[in-house]
Formats: sequence, C-alpha cells, structure tokens
Amino acid sequence: TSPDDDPDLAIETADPELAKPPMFKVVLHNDDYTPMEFVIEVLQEFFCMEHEKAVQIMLAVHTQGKATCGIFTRDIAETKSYQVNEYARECEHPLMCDIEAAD
Ligand code: TYC
Repeated sequence: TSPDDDPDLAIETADPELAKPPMFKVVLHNDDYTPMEFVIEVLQEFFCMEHEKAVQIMLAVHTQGKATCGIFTRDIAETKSYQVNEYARECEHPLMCDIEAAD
C-alpha cells in the first residue's frame, strides 16, 4: 500500500510529529448503589454533557453494565477516570470508572 492510497499510512510514514496519538475510551461501570442523579451530575461536570445526554449515558450504563463517556488521549483519559473515581470515593459512592484502548 502506498501512502497515497491510505491517508492514515501517509500520516504515519510522512512525519512522526503528525502521527495520530492512540486514543482511550473512558468507561463508566454500573453498580447497585450509586444514585442515578449522582451519575448524571458526574457526566455533566466531568464530561461537559448536557443533562439530556448525561441521562442517556447513565441509562446505557444502568441497562448494559457499562458505557463510554468520551474518547481522549491517554493522559486526558487517565485524568478524567481518576477524577471521577476520587469524587465518587469522597462522596462515598461505589461508582467506578476506567479506561480502555479505543482501537
Ligand atoms: N444502577 C444504579 C442505580 O440503580 C445507577 C447507576 C448508573 C450506577 C450508572 C452507576 O455508572 C452507573 N441506582
């Protein structure tokens, strides 16, 4: 494959400075105790979501066990996840957040 056929390959081969960084999903996990309103507040505050979007993601976690809150570079994803876990711990809720490679 030539870089001309594949824009991604062109980016990787042309100049490492322009390579796309690996991306990571911030994933929120369900539990039986964290109040729904708390999860909605977390999604609005830490992920800048509108209330409607936050409700939608919270319900996806509640019904499917987990859901992605956002996709970021590794540093940002780790920081978001850490901040959510710390805030949940301070508020004595068992809410858990972690990160997964996006591709
Ligand atoms: N399952 C929780 C309840 O019924 C709500 C909840 C949603 C908890 C999302 C965690 O990430 C979560 N109160």
